Amino acid sequence: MAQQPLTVEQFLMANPPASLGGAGSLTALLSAIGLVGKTLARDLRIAGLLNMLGMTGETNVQGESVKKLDQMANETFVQVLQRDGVAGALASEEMEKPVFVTSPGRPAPYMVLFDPLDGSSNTDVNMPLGSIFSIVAHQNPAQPLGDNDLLRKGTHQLAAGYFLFGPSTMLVFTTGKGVHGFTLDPNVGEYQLSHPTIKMPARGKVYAVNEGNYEKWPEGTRRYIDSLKKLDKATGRPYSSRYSGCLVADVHRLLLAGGIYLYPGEINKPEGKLRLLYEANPMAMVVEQAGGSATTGDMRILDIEPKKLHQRVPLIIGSAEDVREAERYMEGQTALA
Ligand code: FDP
Repeated sequence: MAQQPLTVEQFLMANPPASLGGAGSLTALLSAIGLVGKTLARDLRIAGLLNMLGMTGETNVQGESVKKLDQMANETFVQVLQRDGVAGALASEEMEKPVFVTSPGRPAPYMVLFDPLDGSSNTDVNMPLGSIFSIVAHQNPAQPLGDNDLLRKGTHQLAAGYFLFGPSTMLVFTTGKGVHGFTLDPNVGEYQLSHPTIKMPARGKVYAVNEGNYEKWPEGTRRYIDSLKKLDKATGRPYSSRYSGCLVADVHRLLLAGGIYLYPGEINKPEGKLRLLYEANPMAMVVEQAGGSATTGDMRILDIEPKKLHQRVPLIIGSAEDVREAERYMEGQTALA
């Protein structure tokens, strides 16, 4: 009989992450996050039958219209992590302020920052969606948590990962010891290890960017994208363009097959669109752990000192050589021009 693949819990038992507040507490938290993903996968599969598509009529802290599924996903994260996890603070794209969880007598050494549903424009058209999470430690567990405790540099993340809700549901995460991908077997109700130790190719042949924004970009960004379309066998050009509108889905493709994703700064919006603490940082940790890179164009994402919870950053992420080349264009140096 073929050997059964490891579940997340079996995998973590065999490869224990450094846990705070007692053996296995990070495993317990990742397990609770796994439950969030299973619940979301179930609900997303039949959202069109549950009157869960469309808008709530509200606007979130980013000034964006809230979709019913954004709200449902946020509530699922908060409910599950408040009850089961060992998280003392939860922060999300959908909540202006963090939620602090107090469980007397129980250590809550972690803080979880998440984008509950990534790729919102895909919700109503049955296209891929994701969720992204970042786990950091409460620096001083003897003190009550406050808003500023959540502002930790990406290098301080203890674990990070995402769910991809596509034809299969996948959980991909790192605890700082490589990146591992699990596929949810809905019949068994478990994530099973399907992609151990993912290694990202050093260079790819795919770029993912919303090219409708071309005229809004600074010149270096425009020249870099132009360069990818040139015919040049030696450098694998032209690259293929693949953009799904879901950061998780686009980066997942690159993680397995190589290439580059960009949500760059714009002339009139240099900070870009994506959020540092719960989008760029966790995706950067995953990608770096798989051998790739993530930058703003000027600096490594994981080295950014955050100033506010919902801070935005330009994000250029993917295969190390592709990202390095993009940086050269963005710095105004033109290796290939
Ligand atoms: P969305 O706002 O639809 O949730 O998280 C931000 C994000 O999606 C990314 O997933 C995606 O890559 C990008 O924004 C899409 O933005 P554009 O529609 O501007 O291309």
